[in-house]
Amino acid sequence: MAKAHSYKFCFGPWNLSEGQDPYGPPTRPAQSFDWKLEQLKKLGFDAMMFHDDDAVPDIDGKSDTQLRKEARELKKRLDGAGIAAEMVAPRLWFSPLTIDGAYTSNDPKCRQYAIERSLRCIDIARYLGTDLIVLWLAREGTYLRESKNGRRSVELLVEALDKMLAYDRKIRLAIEPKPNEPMDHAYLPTIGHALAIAQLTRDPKRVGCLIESAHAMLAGLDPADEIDFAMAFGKLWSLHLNDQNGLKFDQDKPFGSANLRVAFNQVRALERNGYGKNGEYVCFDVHPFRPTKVEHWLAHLENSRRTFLRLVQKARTFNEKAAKALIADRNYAALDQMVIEHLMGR
Ligand code: XLS
Ligand code: MG
Repeated sequence: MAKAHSYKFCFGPWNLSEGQDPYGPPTRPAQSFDWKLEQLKKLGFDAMMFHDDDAVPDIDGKSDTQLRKEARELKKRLDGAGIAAEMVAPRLWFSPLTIDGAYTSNDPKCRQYAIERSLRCIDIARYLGTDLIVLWLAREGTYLRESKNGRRSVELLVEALDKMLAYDRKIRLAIEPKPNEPMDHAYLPTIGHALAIAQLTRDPKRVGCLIESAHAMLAGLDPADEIDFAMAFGKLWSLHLNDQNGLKFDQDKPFGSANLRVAFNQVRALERNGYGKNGEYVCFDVHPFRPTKVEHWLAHLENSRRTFLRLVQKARTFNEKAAKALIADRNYAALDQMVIEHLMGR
């Protein structure tokens, strides 16, 4: 195990969501951004992650001057609260111009919009003092296989990444893969895809990834393996821990809620690779359960961090020597039971 170190924590304003789902309206009253920032501070988290329009609402209707003004004001408020901006992500899935995809839309005007919006997102990141851009490529994929040319789509994705890399020589792009939802099939479903496409760009060193536990599970993968894989390349620049019960809609459950052992193995992978040592944050991309009452609105975040920290202790106190002996003896039944007993505690 790597030498013990402490972790820094982060979440986004969307993680204090109001409970709407495709079948029903919000179950909690709308809250302002300031309230959300206040809660983050109250919980003792270190950073906030942003979509471009979390930072500058109605971004498409605003001039560059206005964008600069609002982003700088936000930076002052964050500084005043002692909160860092971890990353900024272009929300490329809301606009009427991204109905048929953003960078891979069949319409050149729409592709142009997606790129311009991404460059403005980079401006915001710069004003907020972060070099990290997260790309969750929500609509880059197909509902219908014959509607797009997959080879051409890869080329369009590389073109878009190249434009962002050229626009600012300091920013780093972290691709957040997800295999499906909203699309039937996404073009970059796994960390392997994200790191492979990085190699086709003008500056592969500045293209890395973000792993979200639930997204890996939706791809039928073990997020712990995705973590080891990304970190073998030195490319895990951010992390969205949460949980997911099987192949359903994206559930964003509290970390460890569905499968404690899978959560334990993610923490073990983070520990053995020294995640966080270069300033990376542990972010919880979790949502309150829809029935959550207003007075319990923060519990999923507090609980996720608590579970994470308990699992760090579990990882650090796991009897590695005994495990090694069982592995050498190929006694996996005993190893299995040892993990279970360790997680259950005395
Ligand atoms: C959605 C994504 C989103 C990203 C940021 O599934 O997880 O929340 O993390 O755009
Ligand atoms: Mg996420």
